[in-house]
Amino acid sequence: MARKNPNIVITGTPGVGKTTHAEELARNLGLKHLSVNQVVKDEGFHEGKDEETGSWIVDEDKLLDYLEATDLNSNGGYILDWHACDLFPERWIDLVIVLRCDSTILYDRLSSRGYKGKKLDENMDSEIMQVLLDEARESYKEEIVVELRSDRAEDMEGNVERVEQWAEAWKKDNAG
Ligand code: DAT
Repeated sequence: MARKNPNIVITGTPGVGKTTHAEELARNLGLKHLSVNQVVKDEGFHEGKDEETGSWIVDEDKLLDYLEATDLNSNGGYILDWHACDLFPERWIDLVIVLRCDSTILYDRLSSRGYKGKKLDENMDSEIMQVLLDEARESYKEEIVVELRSDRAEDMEGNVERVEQWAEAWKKDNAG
């Protein structure tokens, strides 16, 4: 493995704080924040929206081809931010962060984002049933999957510090 920089996945239910964490970490660590949802939208890697849930029906092959063509695997240094994680090949990924949020807080965040009805219910269920944590644990080695709380600003500060320390250690271990 010749990558000079680590690749980090930040995943979790919508509203847990992926974008906020990814932007802060990208700034502090000099990594590239890749919002997978944004790529799907901008590049049209989807077959429209699911009528009931309002989420994109993603063309995963096209998305993977696109990612494969970046320097993600050769050079690294990406923060991949998405509400799913089982798509990325294991060899690309050094750390998988699963953000978790208290359900009362998440309910408020999603409601103020305009989520309601089935879309709101499904996402609440997904967080309560820890769907993304299980998906991460099934898709990657246990030791690279970290579950972090994202209820409050203090949580985020602690999380960012922790990941910064991890990134420093990774660089030392993978130097030369
Ligand atoms: P996601 O990208 O997972 O959908 P987000 O980063 O857009 O989530 O965050 C959703 C909202 O919640 C946004 O208004 C910021 C706020 N938020 C996220 N994490 C937080 C935290 N740890 N403390 C306080 N507010 C937070």
